[in-house]
Amino acid sequence: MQQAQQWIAEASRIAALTGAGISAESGVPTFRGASGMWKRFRPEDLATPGAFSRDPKLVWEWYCWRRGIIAGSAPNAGHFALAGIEKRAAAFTLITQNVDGLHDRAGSRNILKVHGDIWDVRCLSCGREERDERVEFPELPPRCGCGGMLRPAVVWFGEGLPQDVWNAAEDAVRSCEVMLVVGTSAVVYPAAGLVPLAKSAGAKVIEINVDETQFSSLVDFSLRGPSGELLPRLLQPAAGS
Ligand code: BJW
Ligand code: ZN
Repeated sequence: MQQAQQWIAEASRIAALTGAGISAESGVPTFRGASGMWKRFRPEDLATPGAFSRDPKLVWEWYCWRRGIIAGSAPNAGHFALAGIEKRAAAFTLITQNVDGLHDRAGSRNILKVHGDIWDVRCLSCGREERDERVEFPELPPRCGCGGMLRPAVVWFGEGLPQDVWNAAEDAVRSCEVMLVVGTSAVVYPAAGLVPLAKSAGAKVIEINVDETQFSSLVDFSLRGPSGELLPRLLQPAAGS
């Protein structure tokens, strides 16, 4: 832990990649693992453009259920620790695969949401995108003012990531000296590819996860345990700073 703390203290450019595990201690379900959502639901029924065109009501019911859980949750110590290091580091970029908005609520500002935001909706007819924080809608699927069908503005399997956000994420990873990889199974691409990219660009990579991942043996330091406990310890301000 001390070695990792020293890398962080000496780095002027830090990046972090977070996944569903960082929100697990806030009560937001993860996708994979023993209690993950993909044990109960099939991704091809809920998280693909094909699923939405076949049954938009079913997909929206799943998103409304998740919106309800997220609305009733709060950021945990892991989210707050990352918001804290952003204030102290010379340059800090937070890349998240999460759509739950808990990093924003913890106070992080420089956030790249590579899979979108569950609170944003996009019209399939006019393309308008807006924030909509309702948990219940008078009808499902909800409609835009133009009459078109609204969809969650998130990235489903088979869809490209927002190009400008993705470019900024790759830039941050290529130029960082330390990268934190927190609470992600690192199986979904292209986001997972940011971990080997950081390594090949020369960054020290620190993984924080309750379990091993395919990158555990590649990274420079693996912290095994809940991020809500480990991140505050890893990122605690050095004495006198
Ligand atoms: C804790 C903890 C605690 C628990 N503390 N840790 C290359 C190879 C193979 C396949 C592909 C490839 N490139 C692309 C693909 C296809 C596909 C893909 O990756 N498939 C793989 C699954 C095989 N990728 C795509 O389709 C992507 N698009 C794409 O590639 O487009 C190409 C294209 C270009 C141009 C035009 C068209 C297309 C898009 C991927 C979108 C993923 N979408 C989802 C849903 C988002 C919206 C929503 O939330 O509703 O994103 S799926 C889901 O997985 C969600 C997550 O962001 C993502 C990653 O999951 P994450 O965050 O890692 O969570 P978990 O649950 O998997 O893991 C939790 C971890 O936390 C575990 O490790 C636990 O141990 C740990 N943990 N508690 C610390 N307290
Ligand atoms: Zn519209």
